Amino acid sequence: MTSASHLKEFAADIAREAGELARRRRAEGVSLAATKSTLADIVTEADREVEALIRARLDAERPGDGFLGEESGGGDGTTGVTWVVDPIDGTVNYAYGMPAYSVSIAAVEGSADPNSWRPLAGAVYAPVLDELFTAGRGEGAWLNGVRLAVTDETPAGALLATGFGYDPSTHDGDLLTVRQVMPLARDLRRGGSAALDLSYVAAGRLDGYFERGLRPWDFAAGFLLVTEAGGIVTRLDTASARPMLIAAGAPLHARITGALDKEI
Ligand code: LIP
Repeated sequence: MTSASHLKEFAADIAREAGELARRRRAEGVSLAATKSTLADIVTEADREVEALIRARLDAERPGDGFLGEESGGGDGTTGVTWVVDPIDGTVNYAYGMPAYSVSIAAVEGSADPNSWRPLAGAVYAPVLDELFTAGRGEGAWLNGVRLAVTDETPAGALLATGFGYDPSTHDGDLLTVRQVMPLARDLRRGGSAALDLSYVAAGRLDGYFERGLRPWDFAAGFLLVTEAGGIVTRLDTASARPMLIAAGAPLHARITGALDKEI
C-alpha cells in the first residue's frame, strides 16, 4: 500500500491544478449544465470538467485505484485505495460568484463507503484564497505548510457552522436541530461548503460543525483533516437517508451530541 504521505502529496498536487481550472472557468463565466435532486441542486459545466481532469490524473498515475466522484460516480479498484472526490464543493456559491468553494480530494482504504472506509489522505483547496488544507493519516493536518489544531475551549460560547439540504421539505427539521444546538453557540455560520467548514474546524477558525445529509464526497477529506488536527468526527443515524455529521474538539463534540438528544 502506498504511504499516506505520498497519497497526500499526490492529492494536493491534483487539487491545486483542479482548483486553478475551476477559478479560470469561473472568471470566464459559469454555465449551468443540469439540475439533480431538486431545482436548487445544480451542476455546472465546470463541475464536470474539473472532475474529468481529476479523474484523468488519477487514472494516468494510479490506474488500479477505485473512484467515487460527485458528478461521474465510479467504482471499486484493485489496489485497495479509493479516491472520493467533490470537484467543486460549494457549487451554489461558485455559480453565484461567491469565493467560498473548494476542490475536495480524499484517498481511503477500502471502498467509498463511509461506514467502512479508512481515511488515508485528504486535500481541500480553496483557489480564490489560495489555501490548501492537507492531511495524511498519522501525519497531522496542515494549511499551506502550517500545522493545524482544533479549539478546545469555548468560554464565550462556540462558533458553529451548519448547512441545509437542497430539498426544502428538510428545512424545518434542520432548523429544529439548529434550535437544539444554539444554546451552546456564540454565533452560527453557514458557509455553503462542507469541505471548507470541516477544514475550518481543523484550523480552529470554527469551534464545531454539524450538518445532516452530506454525501461522502462532501466530507471524505475534511473528516481526516479534523481528526488529524485533534478533533472528533462522528456520524449519527447512518442507516437513515440523512445521517448527521458532527465535528469538533472533544469537549464541544460531547456537548453537541448531548444537545441533539434533548427534546425542545
Ligand atoms: C454542498 C455542501 C454543503 C451543503 C450543501 C451542498 P455541493 O455540497 O458542501 O455543506 O450544505 O447543501 O450539499 O453540492 O456544493 O457539492
